[in-house]
Amino acid sequence: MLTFHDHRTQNRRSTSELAGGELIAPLECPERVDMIADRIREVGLGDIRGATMHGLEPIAAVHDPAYIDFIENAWADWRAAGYTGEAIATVWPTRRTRSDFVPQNIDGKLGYYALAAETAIEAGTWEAARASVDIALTALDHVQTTGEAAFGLCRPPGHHAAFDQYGGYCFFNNAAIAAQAAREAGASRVAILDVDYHHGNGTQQIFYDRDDVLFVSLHCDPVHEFPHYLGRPDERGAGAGEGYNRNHALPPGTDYTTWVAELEAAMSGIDDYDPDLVIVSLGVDTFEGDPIGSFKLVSDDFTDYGRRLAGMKRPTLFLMEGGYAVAEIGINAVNVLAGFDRG
Ligand code: SP5
Ligand code: ZN
Repeated sequence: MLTFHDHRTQNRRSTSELAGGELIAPLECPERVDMIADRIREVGLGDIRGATMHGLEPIAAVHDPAYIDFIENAWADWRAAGYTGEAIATVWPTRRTRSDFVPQNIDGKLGYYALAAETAIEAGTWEAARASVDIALTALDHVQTTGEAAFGLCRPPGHHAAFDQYGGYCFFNNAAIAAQAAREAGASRVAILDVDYHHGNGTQQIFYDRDDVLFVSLHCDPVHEFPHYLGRPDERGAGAGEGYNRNHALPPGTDYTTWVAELEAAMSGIDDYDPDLVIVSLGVDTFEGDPIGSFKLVSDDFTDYGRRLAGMKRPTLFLMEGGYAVAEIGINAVNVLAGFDRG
């Protein structure tokens, strides 16, 4: 399988993540992609190719143009306000306050556009988030021109990013942008299968009222876990999208036997939908050693489910999402892809 990547993703070098009341070194770090790229070369998965620029239009097909402008200018606005640390939201428009206008002040803007405070914006964020989208769209181009599967080694991840909100380490929703681009290029139906440990709240929100993009997610029950406010099984879509959003919420500590039974159910739903393209939001934070996940998958389990994904026999685009056990992230992510290739 071919991998697509762009070194501009490494321009995001945030030094602060708000966790447990402290600023820690961010879990979503540049070394994550180094480890995955090293493993790809070590096992000979296939070539790693560069990304081509796809411009802002495909991003604006999914995100609010004013939000895109905000991400572009947030760092400069923050610096212009005289701040020396990284840009972190501290105040929000919440219940019973107005949320119908965007403040001009940068602190007000950050809270307006942030859905979580753990994620800081810094000098390289805009460029890296753009590169991550270009990677996803270049990998999509390959799937569409050859019919072969491809891997977009995206960073920062995307599935928490909503129409006009960032957070959960995500800025632009790479999977949603790719799904929309595939639709515009002629695919009738696209399925997004999100196997990250966390619910893909952003992807769900973007397609919630649509039946042309099916969103299916396996994740830790948000009653116990980030993103906390979305991802329960009774969220099934709205209007024309009713029935086209499927949340498989699993308890903390879920092991592979339970997880893979749920994956089989999810895949059977995708088969019934008969999509022209499957986009896999590939988070490997389901690994037993993940510092913020509680699931119990071991490295061989990733190979096993990669093989099962190949059984869907659909054009498949893998896009990297989460996974924070840096020492094993390459093994686990590449096991899925190699399992798929062998499947
Ligand atoms: C893409 C992705 O995987 N984003 C995840 C963002 C999660 N951010 C909040 C993390 C909160 C961790 N709390 C776990 C406590 C462990 N003791
Ligand atoms: Zn995750």
